[in-house]
Amino acid sequence: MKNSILFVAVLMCVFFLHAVAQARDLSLDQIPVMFSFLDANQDGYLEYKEVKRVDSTLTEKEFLSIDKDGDERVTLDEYIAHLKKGR
Ligand SMILES: [Ca+2]
Ligand SMILES: [Ca+2]
Repeated sequence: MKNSILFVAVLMCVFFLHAVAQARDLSLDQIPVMFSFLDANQDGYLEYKEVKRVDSTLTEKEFLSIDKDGDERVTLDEYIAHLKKGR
């Protein structure tokens, strides 16, 4: 029971951070924290299904536009580049 409450709390936190990131208000030192939250299996890469879990509106096309080198996973550098883009 405790675990599921914690999971919901973490998920809400992730959702909030992601919304802030989308609003392009996230400061640079918060991005790695956000990235780490999104990286469910902690392998240092974001896969489409990991981001989709938090942001259900994300399409595969949008995800692949973040993935600059086309390896179908997003590194921290690619993620930062994406967040900085529309500033
Ligand atoms: Ca991952
Ligand atoms: Ca990539």
